[in-house]
Amino acid sequence: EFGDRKAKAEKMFRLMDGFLKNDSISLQKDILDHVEFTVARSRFNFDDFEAYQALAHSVRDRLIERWHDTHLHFKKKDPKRIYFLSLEFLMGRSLTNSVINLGIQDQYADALTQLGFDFEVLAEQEGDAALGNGGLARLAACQMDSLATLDYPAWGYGLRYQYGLFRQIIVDGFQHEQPDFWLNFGNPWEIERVHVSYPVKFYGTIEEEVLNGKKCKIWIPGESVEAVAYDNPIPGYGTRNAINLRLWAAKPSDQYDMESYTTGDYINAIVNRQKAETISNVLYPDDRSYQGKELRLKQQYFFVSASLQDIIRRFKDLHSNFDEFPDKVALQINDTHPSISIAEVMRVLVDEENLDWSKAWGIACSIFSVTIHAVQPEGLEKIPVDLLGSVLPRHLEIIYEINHRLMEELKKSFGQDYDRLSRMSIVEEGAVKSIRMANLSLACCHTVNGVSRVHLETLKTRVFKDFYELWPQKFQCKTNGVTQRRWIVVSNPSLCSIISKWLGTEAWIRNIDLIAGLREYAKDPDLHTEWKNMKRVNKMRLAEYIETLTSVKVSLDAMFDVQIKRIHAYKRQLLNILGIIHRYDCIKNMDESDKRRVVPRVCIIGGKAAPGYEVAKKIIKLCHAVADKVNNDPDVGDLLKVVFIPDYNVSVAELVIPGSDLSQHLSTAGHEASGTGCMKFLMNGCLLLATADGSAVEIAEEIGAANMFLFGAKVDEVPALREKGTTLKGSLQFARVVRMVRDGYFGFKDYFKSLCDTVEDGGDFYLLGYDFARYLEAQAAADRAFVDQVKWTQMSILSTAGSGKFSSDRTIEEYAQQSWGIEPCKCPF
Ligand code: Z16
Repeated sequence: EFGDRKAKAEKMFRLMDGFLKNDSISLQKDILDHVEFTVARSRFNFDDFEAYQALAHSVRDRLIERWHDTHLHFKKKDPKRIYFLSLEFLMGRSLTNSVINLGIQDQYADALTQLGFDFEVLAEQEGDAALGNGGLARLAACQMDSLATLDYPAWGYGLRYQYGLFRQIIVDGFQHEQPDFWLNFGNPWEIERVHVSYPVKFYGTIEEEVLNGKKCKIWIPGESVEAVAYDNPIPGYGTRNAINLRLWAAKPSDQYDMESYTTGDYINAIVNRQKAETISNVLYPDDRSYQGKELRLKQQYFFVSASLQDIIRRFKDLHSNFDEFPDKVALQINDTHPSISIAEVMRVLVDEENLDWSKAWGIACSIFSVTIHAVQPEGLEKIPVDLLGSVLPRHLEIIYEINHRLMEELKKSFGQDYDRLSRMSIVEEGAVKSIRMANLSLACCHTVNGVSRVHLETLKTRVFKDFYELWPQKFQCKTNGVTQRRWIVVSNPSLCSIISKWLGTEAWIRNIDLIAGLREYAKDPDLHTEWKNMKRVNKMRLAEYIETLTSVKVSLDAMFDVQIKRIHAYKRQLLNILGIIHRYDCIKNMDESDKRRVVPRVCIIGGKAAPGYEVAKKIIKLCHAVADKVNNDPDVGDLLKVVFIPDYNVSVAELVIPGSDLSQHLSTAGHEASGTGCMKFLMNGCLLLATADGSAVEIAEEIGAANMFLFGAKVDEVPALREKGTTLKGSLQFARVVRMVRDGYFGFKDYFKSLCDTVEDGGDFYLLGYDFARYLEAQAAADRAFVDQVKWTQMSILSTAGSGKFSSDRTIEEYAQQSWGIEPCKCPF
């Protein structure tokens, strides 16, 4: 009967030519229909936000069409799929990205003009999907775009947080956090799948049973929560493929605990079970400190368990023998956050599918690979044994068993080297006995990826030295990349046209290697004119934004110097501010003729501090305090302006990056695993002022060190410099600017005292004092280069031309070939 219905539907569909049409009239009709029937406003009376909603729903229909085709095609071909597990995805806005990837931007722009609307204005109505903290989460989003574009059979899995990353508001120069109610206005980009849901169990006890003469462990869970799927189609560019990002939301379960309803306390039973929803309520806003919180562990297991049930169900649709599992499934764990999935796979295979341990372990080891983003051992997650034992008792047992076997194996290689054994153990015996999630991942995964060459080196020689000596072949470098679709095509349309015009093709949007072709024209005066116009228009947009937000008027002739990223001691925003103070101090001591030689600057800083991170919050306040003084000093005028951009997020980045001349990446060498912001600036022709850390090292190789401003201590110099620390004084200039802050030159003397203490004698772990003089030299070099606009423009063109390696397309190709063993699966048009 189903076959019959299907045939009838197909026939009817073809008769009516039922595919969605993309000509301007059809799009207009679609938009108006959505105004009337989806948004439920009159076609003749709706505002910009309602127009955005209708527009978004019309785009969504087109996404769904391709997404269905893609999944039918995947199902038919049944290729090996990659499942990308990540606790965070920072997608930002979807509208413009979607219409560009679908290839119907012009048609929509035209349709809207006909209706009296402007596409760009409506696009501004969209709020960001901010289900992540920073680099790691935006990387996941860029990689999803590449996976779709390159036609890989991929799924993303994560959590659908009710509240994304907090909104930052600034009151009197201090950061305050406000909840991000992103779902309150509806989310047209997701599809709620009420029928795709799985129970996820927590707590309870373990019982032993004898089944068919075999001793078995049975987990009797104490709580069950329902995971409901929300699907987010991810369209590829220049392909019909649209893949799925499936995010889980927690809902009360109707399966468990029915007794409480019969005891008569109906209201309380409902209220209690409603608490289940808290699991997916809120994203943890600390981007690299782990507090061993129960809710966080529950979030991790919740999304991992639901995802694996989904993956196994899909596998079982077509297969019955788990020997084939590794031919059909590759699981990628993004940092250690989803690594409980290793224990979960073992539990399912051993306890539920009745495989014997070594067979199950063999399967687990051939499906998992992990990417580590942290640099220091302290950045790696540890879960207290008591906590794990209470929330997931069976998983704790399984981890102990994995560890027992690991230790046996290690003894074969290392004998009685107990120090080494205890370092490599998954179980850490300390004041708080805990599980090292990284060690669990290392024991199981066939591949351990670092995110830049220097980072991999750090993993091999320091963080995981013992593991590297045992399994060198597991360690691989997958230098990060970002998607040129979002970071050039969407956010910098004028640059996009220039590139396509000069290369004579748009093919670089799918094949980034072609962008190197720009090198040939790096000295062409016509290209220079177009390039400078592009930059000026983008600076104008940014200047308007700055004025609306902060009331600071900035000159377009000034160098726009930008540092935007999460605020961290190691990222050294403080070095930037102290440099600004130095510049200010110099200007104050100049006569009029000296001043004429100063290159005017607009120093822009933006970023969020984790709510409990005191030092980071003080840096934000200092930035405002300095801005207050400098921006209102008549001696300075346009020579120096300081701006803090509040609530930095993906869509703010899309505006700021194209409008900047210089960007700063100041991490103390050895502390930034990769950095991906720098790649976005590079693509947009902004010059980089950077330490030789993370991906900046590889950027210098690609564009030539002469085309950027590198400075500061090198990775292998840092440890020795730290040793000497106490005897090593920073420069006189450094002492002077810190003293200005200490003495209350910018007010808030007492408040800034502890911040100053972090960089002065005895402290200064991040070597600001040591690097300061070299930092100022690099800044002076940037000034000199800016004066020579021909030279600057040439360096800018060469930056864009040399950015090809830093496309996430390249990264994803490497993962596909070296870690996952998957092939493209292209949906026919
Ligand atoms: C994160 O965003 C990163 C590392 C980490 O341990 C935790 C979080 Cl939330 C960042 C790295 O700091 C950055 O260098 C890197 O580019 C990014 O992850 C993506 O790999």
